Amino acid sequence: MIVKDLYKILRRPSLLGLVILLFCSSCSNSISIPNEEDQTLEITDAQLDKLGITDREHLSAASKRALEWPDLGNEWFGEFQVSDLKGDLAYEEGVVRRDPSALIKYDGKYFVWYSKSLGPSHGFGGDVEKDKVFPWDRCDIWFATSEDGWTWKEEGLAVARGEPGAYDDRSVFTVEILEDKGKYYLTYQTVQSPYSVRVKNQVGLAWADSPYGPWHKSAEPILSPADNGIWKGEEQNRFNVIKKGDFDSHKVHDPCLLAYQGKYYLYYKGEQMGEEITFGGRQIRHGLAISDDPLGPYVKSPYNPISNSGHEICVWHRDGGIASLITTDGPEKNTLQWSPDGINFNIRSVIKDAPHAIGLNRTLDTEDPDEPFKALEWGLTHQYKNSDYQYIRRFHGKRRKIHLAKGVKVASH
Ligand code: AAL
Repeated sequence: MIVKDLYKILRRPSLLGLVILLFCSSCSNSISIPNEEDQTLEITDAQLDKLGITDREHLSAASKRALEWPDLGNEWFGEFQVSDLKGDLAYEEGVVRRDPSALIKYDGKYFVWYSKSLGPSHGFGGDVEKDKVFPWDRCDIWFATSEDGWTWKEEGLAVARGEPGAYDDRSVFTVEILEDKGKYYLTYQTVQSPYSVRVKNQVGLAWADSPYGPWHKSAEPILSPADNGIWKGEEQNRFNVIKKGDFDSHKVHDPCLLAYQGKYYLYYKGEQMGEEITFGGRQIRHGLAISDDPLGPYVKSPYNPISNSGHEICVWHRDGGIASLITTDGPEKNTLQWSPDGINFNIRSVIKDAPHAIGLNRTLDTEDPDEPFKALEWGLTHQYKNSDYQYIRRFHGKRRKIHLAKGVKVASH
């Protein structure tokens, strides 16, 4: 029997309020719940039983939040394992291979593109004209193929840095692939020398008729940072600003192109001038730019930013909308999110240990009606061996519905 009861609860005024309520696991009890209006909510016995709440007259702040959670089920909850690759993509001393693209299949083989550079990085303490400042500095884009997704053969260079003076003369890196109507498009980050702390990062594009190339590079970047931030002083300090500007006023990163609703949706990560540390870590958000043609021009969505957290972009088609894995930075890190329109994303699950810089396996049927976790069944990721060297590995993801001790068997679940 459903027993109806009433209690007064302070209702969330906004999505941000909800997010804070839901995901601020480290918030202390002293944090106040946003209150705009008092709202009377009904609580059923079934809700109390499911949540294990002892006394409806004594609801802790945590219990009040739990009672406000949307009913999400566990369809989008899962876990990950990461393993070593074999062949040319196994860890190699002195070589950086990182930020793998999505996987596509051509002539019976998987293809992946990635950032490749050599040697250690020196940071910003020396001569940025000469030094390699980051592992992703002085990179070119290479590609590899594999028959089984485990043993890889490095095929060679796909897209090289530009000639001195070009917008991409210092590094081309963090690449993604789109196969569309028999053509291939690589989108990637670009930096022009010198790679100083305040240097702006842009996005380049290259296209080809075959994944083997040859690749034709766009003469100009297809996406640039917003130009409405104002640095303070001349010192190379990215935190000193007079005005921060838009979420992407410093860098546009991690571009990932999807064909969607007859258009081309370019998802990317923004970094802001004067970036701050929030209660969930670095202030990193994702944006979207849309074009009628894969070659552009791309126009930034007026809804930007479309996430309030995240890092590398990992997006796929799902249920007629777009799903997104949000990792690493911000209050909503380690969540899977979904939007019905590619713009308005909501949380579907909170996961742990999400692999970083995922290269999704685009050959998987991400629209499989029975398996929301299908897109994450396996693919590539990267891992830090140390601060100088990163290498590409393989992840496996699996939906998790039950927590069982070793040896325990249950008839059905
Ligand atoms: C990544 C990406 C971008 C950053 C750096 C290399 O994983 O977010 O590419 O610039 O780290």
